[in-house]
Order: sequence, then C-alpha cells, then structure tokens
Amino acid sequence: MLESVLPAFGLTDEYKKVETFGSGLINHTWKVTAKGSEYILQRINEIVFNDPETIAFNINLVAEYLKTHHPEYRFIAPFATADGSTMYYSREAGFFRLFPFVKGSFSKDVVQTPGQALEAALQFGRFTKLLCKLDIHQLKITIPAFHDLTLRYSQFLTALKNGNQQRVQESKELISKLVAHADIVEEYNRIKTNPDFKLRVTHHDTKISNVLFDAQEKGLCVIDLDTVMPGYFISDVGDMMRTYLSPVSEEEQDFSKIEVRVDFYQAIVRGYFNEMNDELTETEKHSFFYAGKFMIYMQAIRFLTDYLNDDVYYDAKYERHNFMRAGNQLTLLEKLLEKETVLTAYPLV
Ligand code: GN1
Ligand code: MG
Repeated sequence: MLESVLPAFGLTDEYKKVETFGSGLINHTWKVTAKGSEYILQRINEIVFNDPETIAFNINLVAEYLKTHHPEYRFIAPFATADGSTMYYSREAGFFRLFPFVKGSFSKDVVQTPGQALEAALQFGRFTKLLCKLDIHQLKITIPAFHDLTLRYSQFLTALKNGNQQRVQESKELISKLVAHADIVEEYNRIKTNPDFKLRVTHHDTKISNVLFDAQEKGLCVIDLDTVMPGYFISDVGDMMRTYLSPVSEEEQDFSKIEVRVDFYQAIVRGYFNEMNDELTETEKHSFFYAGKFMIYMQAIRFLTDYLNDDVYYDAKYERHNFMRAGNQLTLLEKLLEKETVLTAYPLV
C-alpha cells in the first residue's frame, strides 16, 4: 500500500526502511528512512477526521502565520507532493502526510520528571500564546464538537439506551459512579456561555508524546496538529493533568498504581503560566483545577461510551479494554478530587 504513497513525496529510493512508530490510537504513524534521511509518515483515520483537507488547511494557515510573525519558532511543516499539496490521497491507500523527522529530537511516552512536565506545559502554552492574534475564525473545525462535554455526555446517555445492553448491565457500577459526577458537565455548560472564557488556538491533545525534546530534555516544539482548532484553555491544561499527573497511563490495569503527584501539578502550573499568565482572564485562572476534572471525566465517558457501543472508535486490544480504560480514568478523577485542597492552595504564578 505504501508503495504508491512514498514516491508521491519524491521518496523513490530503492532502499527504504519503514517501521511503525508511536502509540496513537487514531492515526497510523510510520518512521521512514530513505535517501539517508528520516521522515514521519502518517495516515489519517478517515472515520475520525471525515474531511482531512481541513487538517492540511489549518496546518498551512498556522505555518504561514508563524513564519511571518514568529520566524524563530520551530514549526514542523509537512512536505508537499509534486502537485504542491501537503496531503496525498489515493483511493486505495487513503490520506497521507509526510514530515521531516527532527534530528536529535526525542519523544516520550511517559512523563518521568517534573522538569519534563514543566517543559511540555511551557511548549503547549507557548504554542497558544504565539497564535493569540491569529483570527481563530479562519481555522477550520477538523472534528466538530470534539471537546464539547455536553455532547459527549449526551452520547454517553444515548449509548446507555441504544448500546450493547449486556455491556450496559455489566457496567452498572461504573456508570452510576460516572453519572454521580455530572456536576462537571453542568460547570462546562456555564463556561460555554461565560464571555470571560475565550476561544483560542488550542492543541486538543497535549499528551507528552506530542512534545519533542532535545538531548538535554529541553522542549523543542509540539507536534500532532490534527486537532488544532478554536477551543478553551481547559482542554490543553486538562489533558496535561490527565496524562502527566499519574506515574501510569490510561492503559494501566492495576488501579492501585494510579496517583496524583503534587510536584507534577506544580510543574504544569509553572510551565503553562510562564507563557499564558498575561493571556488568561482571572475567571479562567479560577478554573485551572477544573481543567483536570473536565478532561479526565470526558475521557472516562468517551472510553465507556465506546465500550457500550462495541468499541467502534478506540482500538481495543482485548475484550474489556475500553471498560478498563474508563475505570482507570474514573480512578484518576477520584485521586485528583482527593487532592483538591492541596492542589488549589498552590499559587498560580
Ligand atoms: C486519541 O490517537 P491519539 O492517541 O493521538 C484521541 C484523544 C484521546 C486519546 C486517548 C482524535 O488520541 O482525544 O485523548 O486518544 N484523539 C481523537 O488516548 O479522538
Ligand atoms: Mg493525537
């Protein structure tokens, strides 16, 4: 299948090495070695992104803006094909992009030190800050209502009604625990209508593997820009909390290993505020802790909804995989709530 894709980007070299790369759940990624250089090749999941051209449009818009206004920023732009498009399409193979692999850069699957969390938070904060003056209405919506918790909650309720009833029965306990936290959805409904919450250029997938580091563990830039769209800061800050606070990921089946590490929370605060302090409104700053609840809760709901719908969205590697992921995220939410007093006492600076 890739035989037709690589030549479209000029990679016709006889000797090519192609290996699966990274751990994303949605798009498929390969590392390609050809002509003595390394590249990242990605196939867009068309079920999730049903108009992949919107992704190319947004990335080109952001690339142009940064080139003009912040030429010092390292932005990893995709290569163009012979006809000048940054997205290659063929009926058999689908939609593909090719990026340079940044020499000497590293990505990580888990956050090991508060220093890494700080660097990552700083990179995501910087990305939004540098694009603050870009007119967000120019950006296209690559996934409609992606982080709209109201919609995610109603999809969850629909799955309870129309989903696999055996799975619904077996998930009763988890379902009622999640329903008991529906105040998180009500808070989001208030945020959506509050003019003190601004829509900004938001990354929407701020896990650590989407930051490139150099050998000295300094953050270089952010990657995986497919979900860059207008959004609220709680999406990015919340997903950092969701994925940096605990020493184990959403894949962990032994929930006793799930923890919320105070020093990592402080690192997210320091890194993010280093860039975004003057940009966020006071009202937004008051919702900093809420960001974690919002994203962890939404991910728990999304995993469980998918389980009840027979795993149509997230790749499930074993029978109850998405059920397990949902339970993991609920535990993380509970651990976060236990630490609320300690964490909110920390000054936002
Ligand atoms: C998906 O594919 P990946 O890992 O980059 C999902 C995110 C979730 C994440 C959970 C487009 O991201 O929203 O947080 O899985 N992306 C999409 O692992 O749904
Ligand atoms: Mg992603």
